[in-house]
Amino acid sequence: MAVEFLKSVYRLEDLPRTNEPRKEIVFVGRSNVGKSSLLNYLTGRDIAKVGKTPGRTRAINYFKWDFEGIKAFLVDLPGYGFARGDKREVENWKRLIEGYFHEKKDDIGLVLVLVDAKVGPTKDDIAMLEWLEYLGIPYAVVLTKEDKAKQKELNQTLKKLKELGVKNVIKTSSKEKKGKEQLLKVIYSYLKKEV
Ligand SMILES: Nc1nc2c(ncn2[C@@H]2O[C@H](COP(=O)(O)OP(=O)(O)O)[C@@H](O)[C@H]2O)c(=O)[nH]1
Ligand SMILES: [Mg+2]
Repeated sequence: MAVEFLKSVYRLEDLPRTNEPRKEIVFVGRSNVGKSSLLNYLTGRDIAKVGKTPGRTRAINYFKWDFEGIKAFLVDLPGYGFARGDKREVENWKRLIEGYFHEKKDDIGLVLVLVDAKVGPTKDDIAMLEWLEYLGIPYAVVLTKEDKAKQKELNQTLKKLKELGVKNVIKTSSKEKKGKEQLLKVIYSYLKKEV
């Protein structure tokens, strides 16, 4: 599998538009949930910046990804929660994310909604899930940092997700390198789907 950084997008006008369309696999979740770490673990390359001051990851980061002969994009969205308290930042973030989903709706193969295994689904996570449901965009929930959650906490998180009607949950730990095969399998099945 080959992966290559393409660009950081700060304005909707700069979203990549090519005559060679690629399905997009999108990473969303709150800042610090482990998006960049998972992207690196998944691709086997240290290509996304990990643990940067949340405020600095305001861009949509695009990576070209060739996986099992399929040309795709990996899209690392700016995390929610970083700009709390700063009205203008929150507005900018909202405009970028909402614009992204509206413009790229038909290009999206799958959205991975990352939820911290220990913390469980937050208000923002739930709002995101409802919104994806409303837009009819396919998504799967990926639990991150499984290594940090006690069995009891993990069960609690799974129970909450079940109550929210979430069917597809994939457990991962980028630190302990767990869950990659299952996640790649799910991604592959969505990339293979006809539009
Ligand atoms: N224990 C543990 N820590 C992790 C894991 N994944 C990420 N982290 C840590 O969580 C912090 C945020 O990770 P990052 O990938 O930058 O999150 P992002 O803001 O969502 O992109 C970093 O300090 C990572 O080292 C994991 O699976 N287990
Ligand atoms: Mg990140």
